[in-house]
Amino acid sequence: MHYDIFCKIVDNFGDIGVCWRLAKQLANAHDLRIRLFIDDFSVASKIIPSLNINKTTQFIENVEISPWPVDSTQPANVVIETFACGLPEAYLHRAAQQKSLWINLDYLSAEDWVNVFHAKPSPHPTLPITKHFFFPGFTANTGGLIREKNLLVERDAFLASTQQQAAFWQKLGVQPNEHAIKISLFCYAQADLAGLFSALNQYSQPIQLVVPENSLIANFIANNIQLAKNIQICQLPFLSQDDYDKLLWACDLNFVRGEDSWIRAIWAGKPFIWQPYIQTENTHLTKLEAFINLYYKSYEQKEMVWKAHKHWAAGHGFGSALENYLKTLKNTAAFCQQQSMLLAQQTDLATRLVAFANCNT
Ligand code: TRH
Repeated sequence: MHYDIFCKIVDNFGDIGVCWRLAKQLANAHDLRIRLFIDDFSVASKIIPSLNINKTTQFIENVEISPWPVDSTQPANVVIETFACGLPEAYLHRAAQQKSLWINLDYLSAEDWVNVFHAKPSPHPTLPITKHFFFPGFTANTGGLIREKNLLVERDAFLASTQQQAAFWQKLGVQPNEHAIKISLFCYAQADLAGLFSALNQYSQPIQLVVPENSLIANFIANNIQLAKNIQICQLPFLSQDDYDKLLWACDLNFVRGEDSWIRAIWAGKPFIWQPYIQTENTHLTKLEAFINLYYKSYEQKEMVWKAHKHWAAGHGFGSALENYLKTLKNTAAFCQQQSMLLAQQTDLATRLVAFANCNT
């Protein structure tokens, strides 16, 4: 089977982050022939460092990577449009002629409606081709969560090895302080950084705040360095996806955002605070609440976790919410660890996608 994946980089790194992860899994764990079409090589090279932005077609990790196709490209048997990015008109016509299976991989959400809409067909108004909506999700009735086969085994081996961890911190140029709480920070512009710093300054233990490249946070730190009394700030370059995973595993609390870092934080099994991508009419808050209700359903501190997330997403009032959150960090750590194991018992997204494609071709 041949699969084509279309990636349009709208902003930031989530679109290419998800597409690259999926492409590698389909090619290497499912032995499929994968072409990944990317519209912006220059942004993509942040996530795929070996991508040569001066070349067109190239093979990396068994994935054929190309710019978006021009007229003569022959569509694959399975065509994956991601995040409703659309397909080139001529390509879609040919896909219809040769009866390719057309799937739109959508955004992750924990909202109930995902269970109903997942895998539903939507016939094209004029062409003889049907688009199938494939929704990632947290339940058996959805497309599942993207996860590499050995991810949790690798995570646990890393966490069991002081050597691996020491080598990792050394590679990052960070001197780990064994008495400190380690926190990674990846967030959007509306984040209440002043509230964050104020709560961390009052914490009973020293803090190591690890910040992968982010000009916004760097500016805030440069202008507010006097706020960081109890906090040692470690600013890093943008990490590879593998090293970013290790950072999430190695920290005691992770601030994540958008789509892909959120899922990685879930697999890290460590406490995390997720900041959803801002949407009109506050739909991101509905999405946030649905996630908290589902993921923390059986956690007695659910309300406190919700408040921390709500204030972080809203961009104000985060300081006191974080102070409360930190009081039960140990319990939250145990809960998140357990949740990662539970969710990993479910079939991963790539496997569900391949099963869906096989049933429909
Ligand atoms: O970058 P994001 O905000 O991406 C997106 C986009 O905004 C997109 O348009 C929107 O639709 C989507 O969110 C919801 O956040 P995300 O999804 O977490 O993607 C970040 C990617 O970058 C993820 O694959 C992890 C990776 N990453 C690294 O590889 N190294 C790093 O140092 C960091 C901080 C992240």
